[in-house]
Amino acid sequence: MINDELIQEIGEASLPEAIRIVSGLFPDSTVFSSSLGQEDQVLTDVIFRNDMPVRVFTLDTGRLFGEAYELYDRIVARYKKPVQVFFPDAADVEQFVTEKGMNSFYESVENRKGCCYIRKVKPLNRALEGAKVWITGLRADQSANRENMPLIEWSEEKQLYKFNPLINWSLDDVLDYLKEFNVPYNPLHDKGFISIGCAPCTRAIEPGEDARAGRWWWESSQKECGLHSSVVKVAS
Ligand code: ADX
Ligand code: SF4
Repeated sequence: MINDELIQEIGEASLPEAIRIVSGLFPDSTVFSSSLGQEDQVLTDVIFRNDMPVRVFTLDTGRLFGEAYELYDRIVARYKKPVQVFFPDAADVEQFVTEKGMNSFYESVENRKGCCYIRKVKPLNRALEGAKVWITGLRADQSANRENMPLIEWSEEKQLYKFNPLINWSLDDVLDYLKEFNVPYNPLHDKGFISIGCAPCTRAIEPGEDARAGRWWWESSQKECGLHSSVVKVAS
């Protein structure tokens, strides 16, 4: 059980200590979902270099950038540890694209959410089976939706603790870490891509644009895919 006192202790700890404390409480059931984005590369580095008892996985939607697939291989070569890959259900994708077309997400929010559900949300639920702690790379200043996300929260729906160890990190903190520890990252980050998701749904942003402006840019709001929208209450 993670109580307020422990949450305070975790909040005051360094990043490796914080992950060590939490994964030590649930050594066989702590998982980390990596999108292979820059925040997640910080966490991958901490987890793998310190041999933390954390299962690392990524959701391969089938529509990622080539650079993301190349990075995946670089990560495995560098750390020599497994990053478990979860694919969408083949029958789901076959039916969806046969009925709606390859790029139907541009046509309606409903189609876009349907695609995200099949390619991300359902595989995430499968990846989280048996987990008691789900570590993410969410940061509060990424978007208004994330501003009030806590360090640790209990998900009634998923019946696990969601742990966001970078919640109070700035983008500069992330970049400094990657540089200091020479961590591999997606080269698209150096080309104006701050937040990277699927290739057809992500574009580079201009200076001064919102960090998530390049995600589903043709939609006016709702810059979330559903992975993080159905949470929860603060753990107590
Ligand atoms: S998203 O909801 O818009 O797609 P974002 O790309 O900001 O999320 O990433 C936030 C966190 O969600 C990541 O730090 C990671 O924990 C998780 N995440 C997002 N996409 C993936 C993915 N393809 N595979 C695994 N985890 C992911
Ligand atoms: Fe589909 Fe785009 Fe969502 Fe990826 S981000 S799952 S391609 S709608």
